[in-house]
Amino acid sequence: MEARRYWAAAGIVCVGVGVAVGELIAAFISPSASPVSAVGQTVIGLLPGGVKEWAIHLFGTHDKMMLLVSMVVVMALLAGVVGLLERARRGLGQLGIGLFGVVGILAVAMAPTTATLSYVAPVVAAIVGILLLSRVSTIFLRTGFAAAAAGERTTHPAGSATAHPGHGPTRRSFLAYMGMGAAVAVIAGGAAVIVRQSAVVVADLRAKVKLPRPVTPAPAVPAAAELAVDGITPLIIDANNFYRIDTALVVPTVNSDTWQLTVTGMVEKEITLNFAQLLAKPMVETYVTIGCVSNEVGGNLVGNARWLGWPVRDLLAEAGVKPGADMVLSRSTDGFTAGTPLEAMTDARNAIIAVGMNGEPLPLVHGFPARLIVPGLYGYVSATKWLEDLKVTTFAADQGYWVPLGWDAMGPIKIASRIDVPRSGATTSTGSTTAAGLAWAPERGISAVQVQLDGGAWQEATLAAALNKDTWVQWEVTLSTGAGNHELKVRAVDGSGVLQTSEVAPPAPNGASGFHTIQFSSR
Ligand SMILES: Nc1nc2c(c(=O)[nH]1)N[C@H]1C(S)=C(S)[C@@H](COP(=O)(O)O)O[C@H]1N2
Ligand SMILES: [Mo]
Repeated sequence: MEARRYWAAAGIVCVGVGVAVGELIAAFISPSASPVSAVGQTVIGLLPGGVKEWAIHLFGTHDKMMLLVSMVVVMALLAGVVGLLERARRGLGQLGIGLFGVVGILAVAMAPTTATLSYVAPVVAAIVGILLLSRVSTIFLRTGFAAAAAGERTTHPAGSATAHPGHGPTRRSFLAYMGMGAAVAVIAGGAAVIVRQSAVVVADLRAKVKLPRPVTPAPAVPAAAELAVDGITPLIIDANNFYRIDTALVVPTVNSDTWQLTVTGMVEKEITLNFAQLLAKPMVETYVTIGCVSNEVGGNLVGNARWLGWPVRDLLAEAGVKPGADMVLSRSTDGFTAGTPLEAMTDARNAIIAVGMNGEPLPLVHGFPARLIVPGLYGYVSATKWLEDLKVTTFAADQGYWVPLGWDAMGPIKIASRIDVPRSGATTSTGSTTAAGLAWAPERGISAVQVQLDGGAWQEATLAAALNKDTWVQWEVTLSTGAGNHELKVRAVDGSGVLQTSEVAPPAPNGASGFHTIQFSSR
């Protein structure tokens, strides 16, 4: 009998370590990614209405807690069974853990918002559990320990050192192994709770933020700014679909109650500002298209949103910039830095310390509680998220994060245009085809977009109304398309009459260039 107990305990510890490690990974990936709660949510979802109500009635407001506790109990029972299966036949318990993993993966897949990374947690959890159980099996079988512990006949050679394993060194090493496993499970599980808790706390703080009314509101989007073309990118990208680029493995969770922004360096007077003080400043609201230097021609690492924030120039005016400075080095709570030309922060454009995105506080992944938005410059030299310090300095003295890695120190956004419709490889009907897309040259605006079909003459596209010079503009054009394969190119002219360059360049060191070109066919 005793042997069974050891195997069951081993199953619980192995599964426990796997689950705890999975939860820890999930906590780092996203506050909402947890294989255990995904399984819980799925169970709730699958319960018939009556049972759901009964459970909520029974458990009252503690239903979530009760669900978790019940899940832990059920998991422990199943894990015990996994140990016994492994005893019955080596590999069977490991297969059981594999099935656990599959359930976790399915539950994650059924969750309302699933990032691809979320699958890592259940997969790693299962692998860890399987490897551990396999290791434990090996120990049991090699030493015959578990069997001997129960006083059964052992298979190990007579006269070996484990003659009385029930009380000898094997028992101790088994207990040590299990104890270590349990400790790992508790530490990883505890860390997962702490990591998630800090994200939950910050998410709560974010939910309670009351954004100030802007002194200069952005006008509503005029109907003329949006073209009615199927498949064209929306003019305003909502936060959930907005591209995300940063060096953070773990999304920084910055507590807005204790957050401070400092202005340091070549200033008359250093400034420290907390979140409440920042929110009390006269704010502007403005549409700005931001883009990543890594965006390929035709790529998606660009987005347009309505941002709310306080002009950096007003903050710098309060601090008093000393002569000789030509750069502002912004630093994030996670150590990322961007070096922005002082001029871009002080000239007429709306370089802002943003606190709002499309009418909501910044999402955690987009820099809550505050970030920089500077029209006309790639994100890596300007758009610091989780902003905590602005150091007024010089290009001679300081460099932003990406510059020593070979990227251009200045980083103005190149004129760009993109074909959204037709999709590359699509088939359209012969006769006429609508082509449409976007063009942008933030800070300078777009004055014209032209397309070229099958190497013919450049044709003017119709531009939608622009929101302002800082945003992308939608365009459309009607092409007459004969049967067969076609190639379509697009190019734009910025607000000062400069034509987009045809010269093909990769993203490094200062942004991709060349005309976006697609193939499609008409039938
Ligand atoms: N703290 C921090 N801020 C950052 C970055 C970063 O790695 N860390 N990346 C920058 C880059 S390269 C870009 S393109 C933009 C992207 O902003 P988004 O993720 O809100 O779209 O953020 C910028 N701000
Ligand atoms: Mo970027």
